[in-house]
Amino acid sequence: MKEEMFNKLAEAVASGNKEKAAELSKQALDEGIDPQEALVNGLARGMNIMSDKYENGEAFVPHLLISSGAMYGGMEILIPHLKKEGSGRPATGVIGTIEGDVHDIGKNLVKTMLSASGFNMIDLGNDVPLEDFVNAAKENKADLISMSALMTTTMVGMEKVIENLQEEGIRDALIVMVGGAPVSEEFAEKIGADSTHPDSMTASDWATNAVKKLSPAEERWSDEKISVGKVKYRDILAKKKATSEKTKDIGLETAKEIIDEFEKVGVKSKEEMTHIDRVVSSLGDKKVDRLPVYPLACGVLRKFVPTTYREYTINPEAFAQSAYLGVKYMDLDMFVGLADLSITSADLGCDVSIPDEDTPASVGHLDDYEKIEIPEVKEGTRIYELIQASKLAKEKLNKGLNAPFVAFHEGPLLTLTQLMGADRVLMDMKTNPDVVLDAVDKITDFVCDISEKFFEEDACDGLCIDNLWSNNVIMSEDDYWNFEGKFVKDRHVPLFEKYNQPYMIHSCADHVHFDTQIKKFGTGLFSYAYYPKLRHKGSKNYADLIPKYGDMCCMMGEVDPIKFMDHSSEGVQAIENDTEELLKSVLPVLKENGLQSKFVMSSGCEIPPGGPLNSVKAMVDVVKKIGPDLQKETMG
Ligand code: B12
Repeated sequence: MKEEMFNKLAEAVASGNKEKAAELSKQALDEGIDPQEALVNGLARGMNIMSDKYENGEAFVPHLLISSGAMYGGMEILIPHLKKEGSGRPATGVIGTIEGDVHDIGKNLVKTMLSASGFNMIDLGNDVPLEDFVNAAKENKADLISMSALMTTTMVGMEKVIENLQEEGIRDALIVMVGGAPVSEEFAEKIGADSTHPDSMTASDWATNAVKKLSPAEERWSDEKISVGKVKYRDILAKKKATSEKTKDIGLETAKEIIDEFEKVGVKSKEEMTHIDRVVSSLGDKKVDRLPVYPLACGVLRKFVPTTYREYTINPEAFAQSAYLGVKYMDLDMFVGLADLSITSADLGCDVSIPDEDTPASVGHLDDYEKIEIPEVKEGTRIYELIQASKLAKEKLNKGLNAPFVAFHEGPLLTLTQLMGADRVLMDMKTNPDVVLDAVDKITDFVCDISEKFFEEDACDGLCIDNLWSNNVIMSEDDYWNFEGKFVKDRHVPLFEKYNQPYMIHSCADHVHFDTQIKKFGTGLFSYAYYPKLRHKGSKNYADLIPKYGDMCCMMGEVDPIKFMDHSSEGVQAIENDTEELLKSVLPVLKENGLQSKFVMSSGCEIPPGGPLNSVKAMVDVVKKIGPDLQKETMG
């Protein structure tokens, strides 16, 4: 009987049926089943089944979100009836995504799995100020802090939280777990975290065992222990502070050095081709003196002006000047005008927070799809400002440096998720598909109007679209096709054809749906990231992609964007080595496939706006130095 009920509960969660999960939970209580058992063997097992399926590529994020809703539906019924055990309370965890970082899909999954394991989770949300982690931990005498970071720039915040815990003497009162795609075991160890895990299920299994080994909360959180904790970490913290004061600025200082060097030497190498000829030739697979190089340095180039990120993204002059000076001093072959990913959603009614020194984020999502109103692309809209800024940048780059300007804006589904919240849209795709389809339909009109305006106003040499969600980390190829792909193919791509422009895509995700993105759209330039660790899941590199798509599409990648953040001499050396290795391996593969130049040496994703400049420069310098000889040797 009990087993049958557990199976039914698990099934209700796995199939995402919230009403059923709640109804069965009530029934389980009526039948006298222990609520703890119903939670662990029923609801949580259903969530584990889905989590396993996700890891094996049989389920996607929308399914997980719906199952998690069903699980919480059942938990609401069971939790008030849980017997108080041991210390008299369930283990308490504080969870959030670190300050400056809005990525919260993974964090939400970790929260779900920890809740399924019986944790009482205090969710601080995303972009969480560092002190909030410490305050919430203190207020709740927490057993665990779980921090997520999806960007190399925000990862450092986790170390600061741990330092704050040490300073307050409470580091040893709880367990600290850190995670998110860029977080490695070495990093976790280095910053003094207790562990990290690649997925939410192993994370919650580990945490469940780890809290069992903790001494009672009253002991860990006693004044005495806190005083001992303060003394214990005092020396360690003082030493750390002394070394960090010696590290020089990773942007402004180097920008100044690069400018000084340029002014002294002038243009260092007189190359055979101009930037624009090299890029256009590569897109068309013509003979080139060397492959073009453009580590995706966008907002980070503002450090040459210097100006804030805020100015870069809202002030056309600052944007154009950043592009111009960046391309000039770094000798880049092009510039991609990525300002921020919330421009289109801002024009549709979403609020945006624009920090001075970091990437803007959309906040205050709309509560109702019906409130989406499509504006005209005209003065007063943020996108119109970007078009004007792009126009200015294009003129400067073309005239002053013979370099091409590629404009950039968000695709329909990215615009919608920024506007309504990613979790919400991904869930509604399953529970309310018609409403989502209507919204995508409307937004496609807006996206087409924007692209048309870029072309009409001659504001770019090429236009790159961010079709972010086309990947197996988030959704199946079929769902992508239904909820964005077919709109792009039928309405957006023809517009590029009308203006005789190649369709260009940037996707920094792993496990990309390459067939849809390249073959179905007839894409001319595809900028992608490669994750060697995720090769078994579908991350692809030049050796996979050139033979398959090289004849139709110019690929652009794939030196690891994460590595660019290390601006130490070893870090710079690693970028030089990786660049050299990539260039030496790409050229023979191009040749074997009857091609001579259809590849752009790049970083696979944007160098974050707070990133360093010396690693970017290192990549460009290597391509300039060894590119021409290698090109001749290989292609003749
Ligand atoms: C979706 C996405 C977005 C969405 C986020 C929507 C949302 N609400 O979350 C949007 C469009 C908003 C976005 C914005 C940006 N993004 Co983004 N984004 C992604 C993308 C494609 C997928 C992330 C994701 O959701 N993965 C799926 C989830 C399930 O996986 P996960 O988060 O890794 O979580 C799993 C594990 O890591 C683990 N885990 C997670 N947390 C924790 C915690 C603990 C304690 C443990 C143990 C485990 C754990 O368990 C989870 C489930 O199994 C990644 C690419 C990538 N490969 O990661 C880029 C990526 C994170 N983004 C990137 C960038 C650059 C940006 C922007 C700066 C772009 C821009 N110029 O505006 C902005 C940043 C805005 C900001 N201030 O934060 C870069 C960061 C690069 C870098 N050098 O650091 C990435 C890595 C792309 C890349 N290849 O370079 N992005």
